[in-house]
Amino acid sequence: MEEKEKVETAYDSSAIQVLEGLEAVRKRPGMYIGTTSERGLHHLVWEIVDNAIDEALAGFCTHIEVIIGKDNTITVRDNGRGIPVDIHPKTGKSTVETVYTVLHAGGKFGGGGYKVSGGLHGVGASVVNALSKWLEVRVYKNGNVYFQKYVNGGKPQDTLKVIDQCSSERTGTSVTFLPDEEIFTDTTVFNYETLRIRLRELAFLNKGLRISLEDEREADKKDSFCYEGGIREYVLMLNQNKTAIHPTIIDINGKEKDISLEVALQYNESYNSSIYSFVNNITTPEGGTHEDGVRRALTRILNKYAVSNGILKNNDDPLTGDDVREGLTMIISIKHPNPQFEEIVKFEVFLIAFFQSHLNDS
Ligand code: TSJ
Repeated sequence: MEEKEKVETAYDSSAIQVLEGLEAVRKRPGMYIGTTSERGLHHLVWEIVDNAIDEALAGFCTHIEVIIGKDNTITVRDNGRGIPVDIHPKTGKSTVETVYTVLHAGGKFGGGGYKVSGGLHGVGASVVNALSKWLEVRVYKNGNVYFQKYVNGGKPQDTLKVIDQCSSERTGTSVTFLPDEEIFTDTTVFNYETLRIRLRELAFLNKGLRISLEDEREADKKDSFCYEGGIREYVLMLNQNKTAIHPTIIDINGKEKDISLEVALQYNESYNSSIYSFVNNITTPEGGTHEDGVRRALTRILNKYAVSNGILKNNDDPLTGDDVREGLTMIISIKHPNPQFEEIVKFEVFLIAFFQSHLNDS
């Protein structure tokens, strides 16, 4: 009897801890998703999609589908390996439940800096769960369909259960959630266009990955994006209504250790520049050192080329950074497993050398 009481107390306290964790998100949602406006509402989708993208980056997922339901629910499905269903050693619960109910430390809007990659631990899923009226997860794995539902800000209705069988070849994860209107007081209505633009961008940034969007609120409203050419096709699209001054898009990419760099660029006849840079698929609007690095490298290389080909004479002023930017459409995409600020600064040195050697070759 005493033994049983002890066990129950231990279970209760751990359960309370978990609830407190998600309660913290509901108390201060801004710390976790920045804002509870329409933008914050859409942020929920990106938190979930990020997890599926990580599975694609790991090489196990080729298709991600996003569906806006009639009732303004969101479903995100992938054909990856499926979130592990075994018992997580730290929590004593299934990994699925752990991903959805244990708050991972460090609100990314509180601490500043970059998001630490979701990687294996589904960062963000628990935040979405906390801010949802209900959330259902289905995992297709081992010929089974596993299911769990959470209600009222992330409270599990039951443990993870097998509810059906499926083909043993089928694997993947499917998540459906209804944002809580008590949290998202401005609006709980998803905007198709907002989702379409960002999902298309994610498809450009992750070449070969198919990303589909469907709106069940309107008949035949759907899009599907897959770009074998990646960011090269992004530049092509950005320049489609402009006159390019060279026919082929310059495309540079490479990998060193775990860091990959892709740059695609093309000049057009306009005076404007469109330069977009991304670290781990996240846009870095102020550019950051990686963008400066690429621009500096490009300036050096074009000056070197101009001098050695007699375009610039010894007495001419060298091209400035602004000269080089004129008419430039460029996408920079870096994928870095641990994108700390210092790492990026060190990375700039490598980046300039890398960019320079590739431009020298071409
Ligand atoms: F996190 C989440 F719940 F938000 C979420 C996760 C949502 C969606 C739509 C997909 C996913 C997700 C997670 N897709 N794929 C995965 N994969 C894993 O979690 C996974 C599977 C297998 C293994 C393994 O080592 O065998 C490891 C991981 C991390």
